[in-house]
Amino acid sequence: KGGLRGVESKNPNAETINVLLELADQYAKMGSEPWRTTAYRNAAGALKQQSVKILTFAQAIAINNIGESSAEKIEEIAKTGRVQKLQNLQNLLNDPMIKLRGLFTNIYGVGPNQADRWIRQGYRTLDDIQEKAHLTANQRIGLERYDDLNTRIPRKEVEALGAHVVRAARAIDRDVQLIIGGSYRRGADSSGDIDIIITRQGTSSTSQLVGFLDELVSKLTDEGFLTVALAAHSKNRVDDGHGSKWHGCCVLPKDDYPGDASAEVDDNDGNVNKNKEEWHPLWRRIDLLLVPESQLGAALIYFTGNDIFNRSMRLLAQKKGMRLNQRGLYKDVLRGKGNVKITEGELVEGEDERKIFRHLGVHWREPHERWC
Ligand code: DCP
Ligand code: MG
Ligand code: MN
Repeated sequence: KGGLRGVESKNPNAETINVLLELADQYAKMGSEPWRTTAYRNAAGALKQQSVKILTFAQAIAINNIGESSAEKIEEIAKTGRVQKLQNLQNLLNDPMIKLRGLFTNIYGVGPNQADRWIRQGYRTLDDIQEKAHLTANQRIGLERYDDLNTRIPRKEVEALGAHVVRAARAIDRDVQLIIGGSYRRGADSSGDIDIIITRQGTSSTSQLVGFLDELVSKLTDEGFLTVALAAHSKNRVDDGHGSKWHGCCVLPKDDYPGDASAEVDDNDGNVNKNKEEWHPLWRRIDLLLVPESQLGAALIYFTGNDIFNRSMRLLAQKKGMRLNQRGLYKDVLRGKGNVKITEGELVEGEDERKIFRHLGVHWREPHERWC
């Protein structure tokens, strides 16, 4: 399953969208700069909104979110049914150096530049990295848990992990509300990590919740559910300086494995229950996001994503003289040269997800319809 869910085959641009998404995936696999992947996924998302087939560069470039290279590809696909570049990339992936780059960028906390530096330094295996490279704390964990963190989390396990966190949270404060966001909320069969939004009725500031988060994290750490905290990386931050986001790893306790308890023991024939064997105590990435109730709607939009959907919602807000971020929708935002905002503007809505859509003048989209 890719990001194509929601693109009906009736869509006049379905074929083009498919090729663009393939191109994006290919770049991702090679460990290219994320913006390449994003650009093509963005273009695919923009095409999805079109009601007529886009055939030429000029038509494509006129559409928001479609850049020059995407526009070129769109014309090429319309004319030839394929993209030469994709073929070239597929050949490239047979190149051992490109494969190596992918191997390295799959270490949590390692980007393409770092991977290329290591390759230039002569490192060729994960063992080389382990023995010779200078690693950040995050990268060290990424390397130690390489296989774990590169294994997708089945939906059922996301649910079990979420349920564990909910139980622990409620034991501390009965009134907290937890929502699993991210790709899980979009309906994905499996997720790269688990994203949990935490709020509490009547709160209007994150500071009213940080004490709770500290308590929750130390409780879950003490019992062994949380295995490690990861340093926040700047580009992914929604942190407003009040410690509102927590990144780390967790592991599902055996007691929480889905399925019936009798699966623990061998049956009469001495066979271990098959269902049970699918479960391994892998380390999983987990993100906790603290949100005051007054900002819940905006936070839900942000943390549900996907990132491309978010970008298009924010762009739309901008076009209407508003601003959307993880805290709310604001109006009368003054912008100067280069669209740089001068004032924060006045809050229009933060709490209600649907109202934010309404104020933006877009039809409500269920989470499972937000793949781009
Ligand atoms: N997000 C965003 N921009 C980013 C990163 C994240 O808007 N650069 C938002 C949208 C994502 C949400 O945060 O849906 C959660 O981020 P994840 O990285 O966990 O992505 P997903 O949950 O969507 O996918 P995955 O299954 O890979 O975790
Ligand atoms: Mg996620
Ligand atoms: Mn996440």
